[in-house]
Amino acid sequence: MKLIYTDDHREHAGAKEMRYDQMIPMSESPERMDLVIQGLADAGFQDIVKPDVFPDDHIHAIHDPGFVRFLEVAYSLWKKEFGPGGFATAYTFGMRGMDQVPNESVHSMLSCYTFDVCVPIVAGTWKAVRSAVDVALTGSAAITAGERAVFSLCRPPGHHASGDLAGGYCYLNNAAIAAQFYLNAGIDRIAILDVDYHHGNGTQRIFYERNDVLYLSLHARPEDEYPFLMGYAQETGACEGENYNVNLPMPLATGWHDYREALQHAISRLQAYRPDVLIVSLGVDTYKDDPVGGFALESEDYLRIGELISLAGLPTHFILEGGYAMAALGRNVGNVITGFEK
Ligand code: SP5
Ligand code: ZN
Repeated sequence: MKLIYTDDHREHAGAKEMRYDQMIPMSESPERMDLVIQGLADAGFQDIVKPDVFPDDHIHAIHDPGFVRFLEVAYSLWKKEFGPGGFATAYTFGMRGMDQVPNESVHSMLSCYTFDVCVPIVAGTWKAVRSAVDVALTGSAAITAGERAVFSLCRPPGHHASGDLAGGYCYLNNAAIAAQFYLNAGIDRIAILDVDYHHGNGTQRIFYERNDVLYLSLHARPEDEYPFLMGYAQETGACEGENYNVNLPMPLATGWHDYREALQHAISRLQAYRPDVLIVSLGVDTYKDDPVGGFALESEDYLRIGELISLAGLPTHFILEGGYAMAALGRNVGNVITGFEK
């Protein structure tokens, strides 16, 4: 399987994140990517292809232009006030009864265009975010040209980002941008299977009222876990999108037995829909030792995840999302691809 990758993510680094009452080094680090690439190489996958550069139109098909502009300029505006080093982050958030009109103040933009404290913006953030889109779209172009499966090694991840909101380590929604690329290329039926531990609130919101993209997500219950506000089973889509959103929330400490059942259910929904292309938002933060997650999957279970996904028999575009257990990250991702290719 072709792996799409560039080093352009590397300088999106060095920020801290808030973990309840503490500031800790950001879990979503460049080293993650080194481990993923090593794990894939150990599993025999090392056909690395550099991304092509795609025009901004693909981004604007999903994201608000003012929001995209904000991501591009936020750090330089922040630096004028605070000097170099450090990272731009919001202090307040636009909410009920509070104006959400972004102006030229970087603080206003941060308040309007981010929804949590997990999207620090450093000097290298925009380059990484923009390149991750090219990594995703290069994968889409390969699938469109007839490839059976590809893996876009996107960093930062994307599934928490919606049209005009960044959050949860995500800035632009790589999977959603890829999905729209397929639709624009005349491939009419697209499904996104999101197996990251967290609900992909951004992807859900982007396609919630649409019937051209089926979104299926397996994740920790919103009662217990980030993003807390979305991901309930009752969220099934709206308007034309009714029944095109499938949430399968699971309790903390979920292990393989229950996870497999949910995954099989998702795959039967998928097969009933008969998409032309399957996008997999691939997070492995469902692993038992993941510092951000709270499920209990073992490394071997990722072989079965890959295998079950391959049984759908669809052209499959893997896009990397989360996974933070450094000691097992490479192996777990490698196992998904090994299981898929078996
Ligand atoms: C792409 C992705 O995986 N983003 C995840 C962002 C989650 N950030 C908030 C973490 C909330 C703290 N949960 C701690 C659980 C400890 N077991
Ligand atoms: Zn996650």
